[in-house]
Amino acid sequence: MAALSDPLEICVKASVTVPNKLGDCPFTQRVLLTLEEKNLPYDTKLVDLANKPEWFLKINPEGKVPVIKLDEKWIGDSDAITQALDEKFPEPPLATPPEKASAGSKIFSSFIGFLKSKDPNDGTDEALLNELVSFNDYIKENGPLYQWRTNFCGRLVPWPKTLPYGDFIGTL
Ligand SMILES: N[C@@H](CCC(=O)N[C@@H](CS)C(=O)NCC(=O)O)C(=O)O
Repeated sequence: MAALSDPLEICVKASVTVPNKLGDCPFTQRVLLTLEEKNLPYDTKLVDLANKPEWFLKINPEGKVPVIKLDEKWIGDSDAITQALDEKFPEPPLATPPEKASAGSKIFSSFIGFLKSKDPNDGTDEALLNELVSFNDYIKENGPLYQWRTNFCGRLVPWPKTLPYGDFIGTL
């Protein structure tokens, strides 16, 4: 796996309300979560999107964040960035392992089946219950996957167990 001596540089949205704080950009948060998950050091450069500085527009004429510097090149778009990070730093991989990909995947459809059902004996309630029980068993064996934290707005947010509860939780 590639190792890093210097922190990666990443341009992120600055808060519009709190000076020198991270803003509420989900694309940026996605990339920061990826960096945290892969335990990669990074330096954030806060960008005021209402008043974009010249240096930022030179890096990314499109004027969007996040943008990250990888191998001396600036890359934009959270899809492209997370993919590039996963290729360059494969551990831990971002993709869900195939044997775990189906966990809970039928809960929504069985819930809809249950909601739409007009026949109390058509088994849709049992199908939903089975899905919930098997997901519950999965979490018992593999979890806890998330802990609940209160952010600065007082909202409860799920937070991956493996990640540190850093400054940027306040922006979620
Ligand atoms: N498809 C891009 C979307 C990035 C995006 O739209 N970022 C917003 C901030 S959340 C932005 O930079 N908007 C430019 C602006 O507000 O001028 C990605 O996935 O990174």
